[in-house]
Amino acid sequence: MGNKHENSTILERQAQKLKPPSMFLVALLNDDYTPMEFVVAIIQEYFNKDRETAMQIMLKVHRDGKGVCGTYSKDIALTKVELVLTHARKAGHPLQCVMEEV
Ligand code: NFA
Repeated sequence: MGNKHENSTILERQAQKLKPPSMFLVALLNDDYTPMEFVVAIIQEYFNKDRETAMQIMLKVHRDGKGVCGTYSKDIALTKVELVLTHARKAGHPLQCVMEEV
């Protein structure tokens, strides 16, 4: 009684087995060379933050060595990392961008 197998349809049992997709944070790492203004622009452009929020995240990275810019599904997080690294390298900056499962 009240048992999943007895009280649910096949489709409902399949839904019960589905795990929510894993999520990944995307963070920037500090370095001594990338200009602060470039980091602020990156956070605004790729992580959809307003200038004030982007400045706060940049300063956290600068002070603490690392700062989270957002949390996304795996494919979106991977794309953000690739786009940020490509933009930074083209501009000649060593900025690092990483993702971690949360
Ligand atoms: N530390 C860099 C500087 O002083 C600024 C920076 C912030 C770099 C955040 C990377 C990430 N120019």
